[in-house]
Amino acid sequence: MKNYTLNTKNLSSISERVSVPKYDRSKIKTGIVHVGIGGFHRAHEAFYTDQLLHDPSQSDWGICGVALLEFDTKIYHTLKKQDGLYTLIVKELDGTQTTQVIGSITEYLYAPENSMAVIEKMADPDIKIISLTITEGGYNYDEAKKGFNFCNPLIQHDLAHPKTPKTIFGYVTQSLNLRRNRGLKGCTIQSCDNIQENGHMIKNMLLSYVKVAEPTLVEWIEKNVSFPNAMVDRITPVTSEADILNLKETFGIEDAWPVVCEPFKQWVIEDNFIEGRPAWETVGAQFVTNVVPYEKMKLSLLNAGHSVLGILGALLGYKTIDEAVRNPNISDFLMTYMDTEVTPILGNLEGIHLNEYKQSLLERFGNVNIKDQIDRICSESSAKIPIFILPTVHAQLKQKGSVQLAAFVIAAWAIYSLGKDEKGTVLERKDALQTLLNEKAHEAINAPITFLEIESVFGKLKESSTFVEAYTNAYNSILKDGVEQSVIEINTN
Ligand code: CS2
Repeated sequence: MKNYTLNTKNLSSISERVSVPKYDRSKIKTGIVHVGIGGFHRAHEAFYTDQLLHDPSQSDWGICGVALLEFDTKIYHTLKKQDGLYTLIVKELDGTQTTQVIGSITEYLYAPENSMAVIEKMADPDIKIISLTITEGGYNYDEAKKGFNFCNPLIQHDLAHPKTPKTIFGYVTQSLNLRRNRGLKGCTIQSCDNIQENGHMIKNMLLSYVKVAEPTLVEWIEKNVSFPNAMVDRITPVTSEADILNLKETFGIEDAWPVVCEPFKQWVIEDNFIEGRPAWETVGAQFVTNVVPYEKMKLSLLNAGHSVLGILGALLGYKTIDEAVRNPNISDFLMTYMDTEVTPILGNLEGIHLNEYKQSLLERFGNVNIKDQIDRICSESSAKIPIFILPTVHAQLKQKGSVQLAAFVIAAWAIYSLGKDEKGTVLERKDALQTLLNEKAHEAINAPITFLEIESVFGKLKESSTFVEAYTNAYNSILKDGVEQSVIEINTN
């Protein structure tokens, strides 16, 4: 079989092997700038948009993908070499997979090399939406201050060098300023990250920054920019070398960075787009007036479920989420957590069958073909836990409900932060707060509460005697008996 590098020139030969875009990509106009073109965006928004672009009335919604960080250089160069094309491999539960080429990313920019091009693109009147997948940590929210973290050196850099920014806040501020000064219209800024009320979050954080960087712009933004909330969902593990090789051996496609994901996908979006929007509802997205309950459900069940399996599973020496969920003690623990600590805080979710949803999560986590990496799930836990787990803890404490299982997971995270699993194997960790986590985790061996002193993560949680007691008991139990035995005790009580 002849091999083809994925690019426009080879697309018709590749179309004999897998499905490729049937629309003329050269006729697509760019209407969206998307920042953060890793796996998740390409399995989700770019996928929905690719389906949409098959409708000729929607040809104004091509995507310009922006790589914001130096870390993103590989993905940028890959997309550039492949004319924005990439392969999406959807792995079903039964082991079958569908492979297709996605064409919705029609332009791409690398911010560290050309910041002015990114600012100009974001200010282009054809651009109606700036969407973001910048991870939980990218919002620069500080739990201790309950607000924007001006101490972040990158933010300080952006304030001092507005024309060559490094953060999303610097870029968006500059481009909105250009729009205003040129008498242009505003646009929609659409978060696609796992954050409760992600639209409100980006709005609040951006306005905090603008108040200092460009105070006269605040009022213009309030009138001319909208920030819809959205719930985004599709499990997208890190692409492995085996996936790349498999694509080449099976289909003769040479793609330096295909994306692998599960079949399930969901996108629930608040219909609040000030300058119009794609008809994403025709390709499966749901537009609603209030996204908050959907977000809450997803973050506190799916994402928290991932963290539970990831942290406990890492200590037990597992490498992938499906291995962890296949341990019945761990999956029982997760189910009990979802039923007794999360469900009571969700209230009535109209139209949603919570039991079915929880059951379906166990199935999705168990997809052996996905092999979602525990290292991926546990990475940046210091930004994830305050969003995925702590809101449940606070709500349960408020209504005097149980926090025993959540406290167990936090205790396990403190022990995980010592850097080794229970067999003594070094864990591959990645976290913006790594040094602090290491330090506090070591101090916690003698005084477990020390770990809860990380205020940017836990806020004032250490002042709750109920939580501290449950956490300390769990901590001591894990150190003494190990995760599995401690979980069995909880499950049988
Ligand atoms: C995961 C998410 O990063 C994580 O910890 O929980 O990436 C999760 O896979 C997605 O939100 C699924 O929609």
